[in-house]
Amino acid sequence: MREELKSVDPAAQSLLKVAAQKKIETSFDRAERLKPCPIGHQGACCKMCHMGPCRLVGKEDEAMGVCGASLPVVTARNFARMVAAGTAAHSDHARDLANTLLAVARGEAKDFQIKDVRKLNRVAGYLGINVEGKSVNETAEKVALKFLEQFGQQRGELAYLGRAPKKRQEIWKKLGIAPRAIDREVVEMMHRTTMGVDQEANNIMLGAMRASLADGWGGSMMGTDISDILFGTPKPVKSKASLDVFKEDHVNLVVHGHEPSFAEMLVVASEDKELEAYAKSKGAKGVNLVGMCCTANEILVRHGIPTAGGFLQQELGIITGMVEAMVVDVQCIMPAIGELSKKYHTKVITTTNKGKMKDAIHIEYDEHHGLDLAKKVVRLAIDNFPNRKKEDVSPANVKPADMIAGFSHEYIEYMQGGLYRGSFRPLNDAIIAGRIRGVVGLAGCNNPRICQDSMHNFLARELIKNDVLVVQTGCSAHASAKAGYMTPEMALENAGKGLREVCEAIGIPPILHLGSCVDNSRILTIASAIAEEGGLGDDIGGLPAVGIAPEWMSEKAIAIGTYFAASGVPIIFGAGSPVAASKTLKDIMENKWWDMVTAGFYFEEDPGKILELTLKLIDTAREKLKIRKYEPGRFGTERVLMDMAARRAASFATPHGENV
Ligand code: MSK
Repeated sequence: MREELKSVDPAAQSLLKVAAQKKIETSFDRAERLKPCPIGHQGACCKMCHMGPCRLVGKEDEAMGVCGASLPVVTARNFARMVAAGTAAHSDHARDLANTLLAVARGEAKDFQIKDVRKLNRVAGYLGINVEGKSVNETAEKVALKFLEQFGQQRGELAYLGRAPKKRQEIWKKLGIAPRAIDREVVEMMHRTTMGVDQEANNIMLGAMRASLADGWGGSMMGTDISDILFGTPKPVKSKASLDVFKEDHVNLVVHGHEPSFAEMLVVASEDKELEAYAKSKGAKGVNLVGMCCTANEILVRHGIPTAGGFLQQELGIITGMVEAMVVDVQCIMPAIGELSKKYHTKVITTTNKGKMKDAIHIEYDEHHGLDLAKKVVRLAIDNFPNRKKEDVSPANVKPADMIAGFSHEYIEYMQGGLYRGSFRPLNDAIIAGRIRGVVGLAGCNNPRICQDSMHNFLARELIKNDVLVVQTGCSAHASAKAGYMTPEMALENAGKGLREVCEAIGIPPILHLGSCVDNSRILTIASAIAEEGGLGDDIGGLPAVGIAPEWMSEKAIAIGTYFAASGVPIIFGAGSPVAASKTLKDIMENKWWDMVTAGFYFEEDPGKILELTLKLIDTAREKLKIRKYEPGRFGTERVLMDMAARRAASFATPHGENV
C-alpha cells in the first residue's frame, strides 16, 4: 500500500518510505499482512473458559457456546471486559499518582512539590476535607489518603460522583450503576463475566456502565486532579508538533506512554546545566526532550515540550535514526520497538515493574529518588549520542507545526470571566443564541487499519466549519496539532462565522487541546459546569454535545466512550464495532441506553456518516432544549433562558425521533 494511503501526515509518509527502503516492517505493514479474525473482531468469540474458544456464528437466536451462552451474552461479556481493562489502566495510573502525592505530602519525595495549592484546596472541598488551619502538606496528605481509600472502600459511593449534576446522580442511583469503589467495580465486572455468572446481556452492559463510571468519575478524574496539584494546572502554552522535532545536533530523548511523574523529572534533568555540559563534551549541543503519546500530552500542556505525535509514531521516531533513548512507562507502548531498536543505536528504557520489555534496559522509577533517576537516564542517552550512525539518520524534512495547548477546564472557566468571576455563561449564551451549534469531544487513538489521522483531521475541519466547538485529547489532539490546526489563526480562518466570533471575543482557538487520555475527565467537568450554569437543561444528558473516537483501538477508549454515554453524552466510534455480531447489543447501545441514560453509543466507520450523525444529534438536542434552531450565519441577539416549568417539560429524544 502506498504511504499516502497509510497516513495523511507528510512526516509519517516520509518515514514510512524510509522504512520501506530499508525493508523494516512497521505496524502499518503488519496491519496489512495480518487480517483481523472476523469472528473475534465483531465480539462473537468466547474464550472465557477452556471448553472453547467458541465461535458463535449463525443466526443470533440460535448461535451458542458449549455452555449455552447466547451471542448477545458473549458479545456483552467481551465488551464489558474491555471496559474493565480500560478502567483498570486509567485507575492504576491514578493510584500511582495518589501514592506520589502522599509521599510528597509526607516529605518523602523531595524532588516534587505541590505546584497548585488553589487546586489542592478545591479538590479537598470536593472530598469533604476541611482545610482550615491545615498546612499545605497536611491537606495534601488527607487528600491523598482519601483518594487511596476510593479504590478499595467497601461502603458508599465514589466521592467524585457528587461533582455531577444532581439529575445525573439520580439516574445512576435509579439504575443501580453508581460506582462504589474503583477496584470493586473492575473486580465485579471480571467476576460477573466469567463462565456461568451474568447471563443477561442488558444486565452485563449495566455493569459495564458502572465500571466505566469508576473510570471517568473515579480514576481518570483523580489522575487529572493529582497531576494538576503536583505538576501545575495547564494554561495555554506554545509548542511544536511533528516527527521532525528531533534535532540532528542534539541528544534526542523521547518520553512515551502515559504517566507524568517521571516525565516531570526528565523535564528538569534535561535542562540541567551540568548535563548540558556533559552533552557538549560528547559532541552534542544539548539535550532535546521530546514527548510521544499521552506522556507527551502531559508535559506538553504544562511545559510546552514538543511532541513527536501519537501512538503510531513510536516506530517511525526510531526510524529517524536520531533517537538516543526512548523512555517508556505504561500503556500504548508497542512491543515491536524493542526489536526495532536493535536495528538502530536507540536504547529503549522501561521504568516500571508493570511494564518490562525484551531488548530494553530497565531502570525502575521510584518517586523517592525521581531526579537522580532522571539524571541517570539523561546521562545514558548522552552516552549513546556518539553511537548514532550518520547513515541511519533520516529526518522527515517536514517543518513542525506551531500549536497552542494547555486548555484545562479551569483555564476555560477563567477565560470566560477572570479569576474570581470565571463561569461558563458566555459559552452557554453562545450555544443558546446559535453562534455555537454544539460541542464535540474528539478523542481517542490512531489505528493502523485506518489511514493515520485522516478521520481525526476530516472531522475537526468539518466540525468547526459547522460552528461546532471541538475539544481534543490523546492521539486525536496530536493529529490536529501535527496538521497545524491548533493555532488560533489557522482555525479561525476555517471556522464558521458564529464560532469564529465567539472564539475571537473570548480569545480561544476553535479546537482546544485539553490534554491526555485521562484528561477526558476534564470534558466531564466542563459538561457538568455547562449544565449547572443554566439555560441548557439541568443535566449533562440532553446537552448539544457528542463524543467521537474515529480511529480508536484501545480498551481504554471503550471505557471512555462508555463513561461518556453513561454520563449522558452520545458517543460515536469509527474503526469497526466490537459488538457488530449481535443485533441485540447494537439495539441496547443505540436505543435502550437512550431510555436509561439519555445517550447512545454508535459504531460507524464512514467519516461522512459520523459527521452527519453528530450534527443530527446536536440539532436534536437543541430542538429538545427549545433553544434557537441552528442556522449558519444567523444568530439570536438575546439569551432565551428556559424557566423551571419549561425545563421540566423538556423531554429528550433519540436521534431517531422517539421521545424518552
Ligand atoms: S495514547 S489510548 S493510543 S489515544 Fe493515550 Fe493514544 Fe489511544 Fe493510547
